[in-house]
Amino acid sequence: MRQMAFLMALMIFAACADRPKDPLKQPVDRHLMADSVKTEFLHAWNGYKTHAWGYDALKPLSQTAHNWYEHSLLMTPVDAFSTLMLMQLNQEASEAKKLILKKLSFDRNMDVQVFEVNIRLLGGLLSAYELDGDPEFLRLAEDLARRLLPAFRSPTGMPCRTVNLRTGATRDPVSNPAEIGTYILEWGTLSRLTGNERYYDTAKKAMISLYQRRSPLNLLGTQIHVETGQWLNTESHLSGMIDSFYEYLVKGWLMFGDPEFKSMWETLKPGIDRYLVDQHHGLWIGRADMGTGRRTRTWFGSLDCFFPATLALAGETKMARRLQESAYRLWTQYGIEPEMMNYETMETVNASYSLRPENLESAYTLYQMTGNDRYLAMGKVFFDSLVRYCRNETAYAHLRSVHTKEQIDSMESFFLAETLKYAYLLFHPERLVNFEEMMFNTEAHPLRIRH
Ligand code: DMJ
Repeated sequence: MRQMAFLMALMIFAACADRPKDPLKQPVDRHLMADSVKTEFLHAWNGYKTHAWGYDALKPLSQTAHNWYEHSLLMTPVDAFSTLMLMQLNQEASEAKKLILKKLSFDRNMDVQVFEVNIRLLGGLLSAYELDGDPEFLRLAEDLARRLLPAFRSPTGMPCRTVNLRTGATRDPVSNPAEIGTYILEWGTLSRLTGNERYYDTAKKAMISLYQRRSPLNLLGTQIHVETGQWLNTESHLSGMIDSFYEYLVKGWLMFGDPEFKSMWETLKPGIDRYLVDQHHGLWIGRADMGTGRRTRTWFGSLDCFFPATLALAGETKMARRLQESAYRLWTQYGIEPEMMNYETMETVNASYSLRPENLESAYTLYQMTGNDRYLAMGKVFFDSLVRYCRNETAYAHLRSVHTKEQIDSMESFFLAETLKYAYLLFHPERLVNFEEMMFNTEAHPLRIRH
């Protein structure tokens, strides 16, 4: 009898030992993890330095460099600068600063994408000024903003997508909510720093103009003509092309204490709750037509994963936590997150992964706001798979497919600006950024809060 009991206990113990441990219940060594993130950041940065110094970006498989436009705008060093500062990589930060102040010029006869240049360069330069204090960063930032301003000269006040940095000529009037309404953090900061309210007012006017074109269901579409204000694609969602408009409503309200942003968020949020939120073994954000509210697709992807962070900042922690569980499922379904997945079938719609930060951003924000170790553990799962699948001998690379894990020849600058910054801040044992004092722009550049 005793022998039987002993044998049974042994069998139960063996079965438990065989079962894979839940990674979300494992303790995380924060010192060790923060050190590893810093080491990996340096690996990617050194790849850029060795093979692409002075160019916009590194191509990590061919070990070559590339520029977005005819001349380099130093996308990678400007985007990486605030991370270098937060990681206290002083030597690297000083080399990057030297390069930026010596080489960066916006006096170019070149058409640029207003949104990308704003979030990466204007955001990067303003943050560099706040962290480093050199007035040259502010001078460059204001010079850039002045050159972007002509984009907003449309009858609606909503900006065109493209502007020529030297001539101010604009093109691409068919835009989207993200590219229309993601300026208030940068331009508001610039107004506070220079005393010129024009920047704040221009960015705010564009947001209000878009908001006024919401549907009676309080939804926004994917594409709108900025000259006529006509919607050209009426599919509503929170993914790419719409995402950061909502993010900047919440952050604009918190950063500048402007009640109009709060009221716009509070009007639009019920539209999300009623028509976009979906329940399918958990909470997801799907897609619907802005006019009828009819469900168009059951898609959720890596860009949607910014929303738990936005919800948490807006004080909707319960919904944020539920949505973050789905974001974690998106990441773990195939070992690393796909660009887009159908949450009804759990099959990929777009299987690529481009080193995106949003899932880590939300885990970090939720950890800061709740102190729950579950988000630390999620961050470890995310970071471990990044190293496992995206690292190579030169730096880090995007994946063609989360199924095959085949790498492709690209490393977006937001990997250094955002993905590794959020990972580092999540694991670092000290609270390096205080949410009461700083707000991240959508490219993870910390900007000081001024009411
Ligand atoms: C970044 O450039 C920004 O976070 C933007 O808001 C969305 N896309 C990328 C990262 O995925």
